[in-house]
Amino acid sequence: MALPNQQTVDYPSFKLVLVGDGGTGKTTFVKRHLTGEFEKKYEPTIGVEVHPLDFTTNCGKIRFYCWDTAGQEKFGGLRDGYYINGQCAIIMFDVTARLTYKNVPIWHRDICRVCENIPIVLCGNKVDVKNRQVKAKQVTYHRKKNLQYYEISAKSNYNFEKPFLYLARKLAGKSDLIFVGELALRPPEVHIDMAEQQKIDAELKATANVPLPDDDDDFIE
Ligand SMILES: Nc1nc2c(ncn2[C@@H]2O[C@H](COP(=O)(O)OP(=O)(O)O)[C@@H](O)[C@H]2O)c(=O)[nH]1
Ligand SMILES: [Mg+2]
Repeated sequence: MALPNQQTVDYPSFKLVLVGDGGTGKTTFVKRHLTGEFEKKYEPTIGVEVHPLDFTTNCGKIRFYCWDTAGQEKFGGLRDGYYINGQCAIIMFDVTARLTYKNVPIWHRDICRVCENIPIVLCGNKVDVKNRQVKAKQVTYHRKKNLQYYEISAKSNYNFEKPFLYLARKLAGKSDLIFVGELALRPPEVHIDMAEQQKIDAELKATANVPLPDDDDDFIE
């Protein structure tokens, strides 16, 4: 959903709600997409900035109206108006700050309260940082709730497209949809150690089949 003062398009477009604790990198992430950044609109009454993020796929163009807060999440939850008519969502946490992962169930609950059964991606951001606090193996929430998980680094553009591709496939109902052409992104500000990240990805794959501990609650004190 676009804002009232925002241009609409004649190809499929979807409202994407971006949530997660303050400081996890949501704004940094959404600003990587250059045309979205150029065409964003601010709505002061809700305190939201909406970035129209376009992607070209083998089935035509798709647009995500990506809703980003003006920082209200630092003072608790977001208003229902932020979630209403949300068609897909990204929950972001920061792999260098454990509390931001512990709060993921709260964000998930808030989305599900307003948006019924929408595709949701969990993103662990800042994987470029050497001394991470949340190890890939410790990330299990998505498996319990049937969400997709990606490790990302907004500052390096690492895996930038992955969450959008997953959501596009779900929304289009086409599991073989792919993105085509070049995407204009802000140049990377940091670089990640690809060899190290490949090890982590392999580890993640391996843990995907390990049974989940049944003792752990959604809400960790
Ligand atoms: N190292 C690193 N820092 C990041 C990354 N993404 C965001 N940050 C930093 O994290 C801080 C909070 O980012 P911001 O986008 O404002 O978070 P928001 O409150 O969730 O919108 C800023 O200082 C960013 O520069 C990342 O991928 N890697
Ligand atoms: Mg922000």
